Amino acid sequence: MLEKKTIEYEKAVLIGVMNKDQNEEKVNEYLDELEFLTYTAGGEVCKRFVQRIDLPNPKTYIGSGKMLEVEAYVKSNDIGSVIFDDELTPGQQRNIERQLKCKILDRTSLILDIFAQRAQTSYARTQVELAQYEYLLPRLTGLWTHLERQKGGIGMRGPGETEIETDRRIVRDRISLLKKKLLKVDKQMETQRGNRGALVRVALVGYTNVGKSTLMNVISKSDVFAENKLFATLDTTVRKVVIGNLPFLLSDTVGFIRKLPTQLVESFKSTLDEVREADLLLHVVDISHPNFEEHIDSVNQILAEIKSSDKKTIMVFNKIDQYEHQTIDDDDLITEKTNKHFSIEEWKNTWMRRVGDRALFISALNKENLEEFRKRVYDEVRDIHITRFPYNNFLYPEHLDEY
Ligand SMILES: Nc1nc2c(ncn2[C@@H]2O[C@H](COP(=O)(O)OP(=O)(O)OP(=O)(O)O)[C@@H](O)[C@H]2O)c(=O)[nH]1
Ligand SMILES: [Mg+2]
Repeated sequence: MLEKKTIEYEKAVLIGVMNKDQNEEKVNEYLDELEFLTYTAGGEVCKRFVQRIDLPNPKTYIGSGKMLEVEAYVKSNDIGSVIFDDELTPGQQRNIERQLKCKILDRTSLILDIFAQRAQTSYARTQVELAQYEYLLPRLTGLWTHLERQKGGIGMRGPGETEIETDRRIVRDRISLLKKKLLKVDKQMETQRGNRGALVRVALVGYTNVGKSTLMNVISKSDVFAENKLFATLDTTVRKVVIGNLPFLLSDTVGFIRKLPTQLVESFKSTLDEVREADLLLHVVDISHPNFEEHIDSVNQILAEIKSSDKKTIMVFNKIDQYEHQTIDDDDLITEKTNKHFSIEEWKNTWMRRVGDRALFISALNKENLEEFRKRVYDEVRDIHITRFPYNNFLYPEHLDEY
């Protein structure tokens, strides 16, 4: 008989700080995201601790009084991991671990752990492993050493079934080996991309969980894994799509996130090459997310890091089916009107106006407004095609409806 597997969630506690850049509302939004990340990694959040502090304590990140509170809670509730919403220094991580005697993770190691779980192909696994070891190397002394017996779970997973190595010398060797391996694959991928011929290349980019893969599936009738968890996609999928009779290549790739670990951006170089070499970007945004504007900034920041800011871009505001705004009475003088009260029509008159006809509002799930989406993509791809191949553009009429 088949054994029924139930998922066991590891108990976790989250820690965030309020400072001059982060008010209470912001911290809670960030912790919501951290909770979603924790859940994606297989953790269940039992409690959040927030401290108001201007500068992080150099020894323990939060103050000693708060630490005692956390310690008491961890002890009496059988907590497996304490997760900080920021990157801890190796020293802080060590001190906190010594006091709390459980696994201490930060935002970076949590994201790395999710990537390790999600990596499917050997190529993705190599990239993740390299990023993990780069993160670990400066932290190896004393890391979780007295926790040997409890090893495993969040933060301890290497790609595949293996556990991460913690011997410094072995780790160094492993890093140089992985780098060599990646260099070889990078070359192969480059050749592959070169062989794809003269098709215009379009890349879906955006924050994680905004619906890139769903949109890819809808327009290319392919079957890319989409799920309501973070980082469902790690490998890049490329499909040939034909709109009208105009063929182009569409790629779906790893989602971005606020403070994406630099180690990941570096080791995912080849995966991100697909974006770097694209002729047109479709920047997908989840407009139903309260933080979507900040998500756009994070994505733009990463695009700048990979030198892809100046590309032709269409902003695709997705999930309009799920967009809710709070209406307020016009004569309600107490409530100040904020972005939360904008309707989609009002949004169109904000900074989005500057994006002009390069902004689209769709629902990939309900297939709303996909015709307009197709038309807009057709126009852009056709323009690029004509500039590149001025001799055979008679094939493609100026408007999609002319077929
Ligand atoms: N309500 C609604 N949900 C959507 C829409 N498009 C996608 N989703 C859901 O959003 C979740 C994430 O979708 P994905 O397509 O996996 O998102 P992604 O951007 O590829 O995510 P990563 O690969 O993790 O970066 C899934 O649960 C989808 O069903 C939409 O238009 N409306
Ligand atoms: Mg995806």
